[in-house]
Amino acid sequence: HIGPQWAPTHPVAKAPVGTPPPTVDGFVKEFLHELNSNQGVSLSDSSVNDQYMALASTVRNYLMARWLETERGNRENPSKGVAYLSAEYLLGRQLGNNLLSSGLIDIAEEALKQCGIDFAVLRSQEVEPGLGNGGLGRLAACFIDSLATMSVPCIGYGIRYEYGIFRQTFVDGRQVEQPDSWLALGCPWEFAHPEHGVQVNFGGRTEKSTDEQGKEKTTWIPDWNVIGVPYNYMVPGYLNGRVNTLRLWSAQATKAFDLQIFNSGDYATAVRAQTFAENISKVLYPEDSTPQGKELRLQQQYFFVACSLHDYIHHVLPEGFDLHQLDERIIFQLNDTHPVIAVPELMRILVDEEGFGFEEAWEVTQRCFAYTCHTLLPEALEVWPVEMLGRLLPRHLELIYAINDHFLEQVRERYGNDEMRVRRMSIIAEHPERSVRMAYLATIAGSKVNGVAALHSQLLRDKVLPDFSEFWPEKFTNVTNGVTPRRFVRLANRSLSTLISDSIGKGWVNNLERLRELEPYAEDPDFRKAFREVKAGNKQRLSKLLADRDEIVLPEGHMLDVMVKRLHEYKRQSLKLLHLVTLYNEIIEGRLDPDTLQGRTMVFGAKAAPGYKMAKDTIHLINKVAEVVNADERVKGKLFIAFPANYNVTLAEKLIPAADLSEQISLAGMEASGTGNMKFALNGALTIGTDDGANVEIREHVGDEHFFLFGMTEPEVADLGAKGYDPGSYYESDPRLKGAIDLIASGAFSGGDRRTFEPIVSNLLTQDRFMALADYASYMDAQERVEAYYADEDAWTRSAILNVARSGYFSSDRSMKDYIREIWHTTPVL
Ligand code: GPW
Repeated sequence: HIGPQWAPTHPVAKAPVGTPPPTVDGFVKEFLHELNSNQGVSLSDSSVNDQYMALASTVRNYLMARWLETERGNRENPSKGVAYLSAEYLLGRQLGNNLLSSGLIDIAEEALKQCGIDFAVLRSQEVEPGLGNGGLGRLAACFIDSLATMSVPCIGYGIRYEYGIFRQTFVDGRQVEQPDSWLALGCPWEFAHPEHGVQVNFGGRTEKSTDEQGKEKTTWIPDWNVIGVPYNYMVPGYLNGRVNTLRLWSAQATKAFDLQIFNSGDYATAVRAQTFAENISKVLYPEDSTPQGKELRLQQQYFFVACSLHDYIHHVLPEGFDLHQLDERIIFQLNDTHPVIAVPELMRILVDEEGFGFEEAWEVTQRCFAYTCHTLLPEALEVWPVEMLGRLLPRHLELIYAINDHFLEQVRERYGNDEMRVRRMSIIAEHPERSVRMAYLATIAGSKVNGVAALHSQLLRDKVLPDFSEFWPEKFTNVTNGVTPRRFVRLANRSLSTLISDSIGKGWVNNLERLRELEPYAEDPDFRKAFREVKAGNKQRLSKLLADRDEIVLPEGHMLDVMVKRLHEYKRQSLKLLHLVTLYNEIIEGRLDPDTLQGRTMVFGAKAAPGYKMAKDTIHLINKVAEVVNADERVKGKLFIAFPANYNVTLAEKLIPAADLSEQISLAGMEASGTGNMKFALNGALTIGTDDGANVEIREHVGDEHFFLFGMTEPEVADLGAKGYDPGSYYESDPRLKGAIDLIASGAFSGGDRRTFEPIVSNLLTQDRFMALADYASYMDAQERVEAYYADEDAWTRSAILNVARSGYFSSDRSMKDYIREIWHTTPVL
């Protein structure tokens, strides 16, 4: 329960000096002023983009005094804060959120109306900053929203990619990637500070020397460098007058490159060198959960982390601050292993620049970091070849070795010369090549290590880091993920929000456990009717959007069954496809009477990493199945498949509120948490899901009767794997499954060409690493239960309402409260 200390002090903070009064007239005046003086146009000559920019500036100006005030508070009354280090922030559009946080939504809408402008059109003008891949990046965005709302001092540090996650298009059903030029029309939310550029060094060598006192000293002599330019973004709390900062770094060439031009006389080469430097923040790596070990990615990681530590120590901390006490002021939270190079960087600063002894520096460092792990997949655990790391960051490699020696010494002290254990626990892996295991470095350095759902944290201890959890049992903890109710309920589902607020008041928006008060309303027929109307309205708005955006015409009156997430084999979009193809096949073969079915529309949304062949083939197959099924008169009115391209936060905000059924069907033990699952439950969709990630806790909260559970449990998965898994046996013994797979193999979805989907078919029949075939029968069963339950409108609506009422736990405000209590030990500033 989020107690009163986390509640905002007052609904709307007193307007600090210089803030325009929040009246419609005042807003109109300010908006027109921005249009004239910032965009340089009159209202009658202004483009939609001009109007959007002016509206954004108006909101920004309103928040400005609060931002500056928050900054002043941080300096004058410093208390312990959080520096969230994340290579990804999947922010979504800013305008609506910033209006909501400032309490200006209604005023803005009315003001624009007076200017003859449609607010919705301006909102659609914003290109969302897609500076992340999926769940991990979106989680970071939810967390900084919650920290601001709970009045916890936080700086988010990350990278200002010039190109975020690619824009997905389909050509003949195949994914084609387009660059995401999100900055092309200008970004009104950022503040660049080139004058605060930070130099970041790379390459070169180290030199040992002894000073006058006979003390050993190491100097890093790098051979190239770039400048990191900070761009600040406002992170406003919800109606509490606090505005935290997100600081993203952009890489710029240093003057050294100009000098090279001058000296070499080779202009073209020198300009290429400049491009090289600026490449560092050029593009987000689009691999989700499968790092490719590319040198540029390590450069990105060190780049933003070096900028951030420098910024914190030299610009945020007061001058002369004693770094021995650093942990009293800040905790650096490592969002997965991507920023873990910050550990040797802090050691380098303390030892080489501040003159700390190694032990002394290590003590401080261990108190200043905490590490969140977001996966269990072995291929997702980052490792860097020693050769590469040493070439790019020679001093950091030395420090990693020193940390490793120091740690392995402790291991030997505890276990004697158990060399097997020492080898297992070493930060340096020897095979297949010498490399640095970043998760081990993070675990050794972190004051705490957490997983992101109860099951995941348990498996992290038992399967991924068992030696470490034996060594430091108290270091390991769980913090179950959460999502921000501001964006994903209040903004995304305005009509549900109104219905809730009309019933229980507005307090739920920053105290989500209060949704419990809705429970009795599940028994109220009028409320159920109103709830159904909300869903129907959301579906209608979605229909309109998909018609405009994708030329997809949704059938009316269908159950909306939604699976939106990155395309990955472990998430098992292919299992969903097997369900659809089975239904289709059974109908056309005459074994299933379509009249016994209710209409169901299946919506997919998924991007595949550009180099992930199986994922891209699966996208192709989904599109081809959709083409055939949607055109077949025999299933008309019963089955429809929609796969809008370019699933992103903006589309999620439209899709999730319209969904009836949420598909969370990963193989048990594979999805660390999932956060989409939470967003759906909070918006009144029922879940069909495995016993995986946060599904486990969602089911515990909403109750078994309101959740469609299927599939093997994690221990069953482990047993089956140990026994030897044979997917072919499931195919042979289940005629419906065989029928579906044979239909795909026959070329029915590829114009008769049997080769097109052969890789998918043969993978399922011979590998099926994520055991889709083993869970197929159980999944089909569960879908039949869904079908029957949906026919009972009242029962379904009751369950949907109870899903909303009982999902308050999954607010990211609660997650933050857990981090604060278990890991950070920070206090809110009220
Ligand atoms: F592999 N997650 C993600 F752990 O979105 F690094 N990208 C990633 O690269 C990784 C994890 C990584 C996701 C998890 O898959 C998801 O289960 C979880 O809910 C989310 O991170 C936030 O914790």
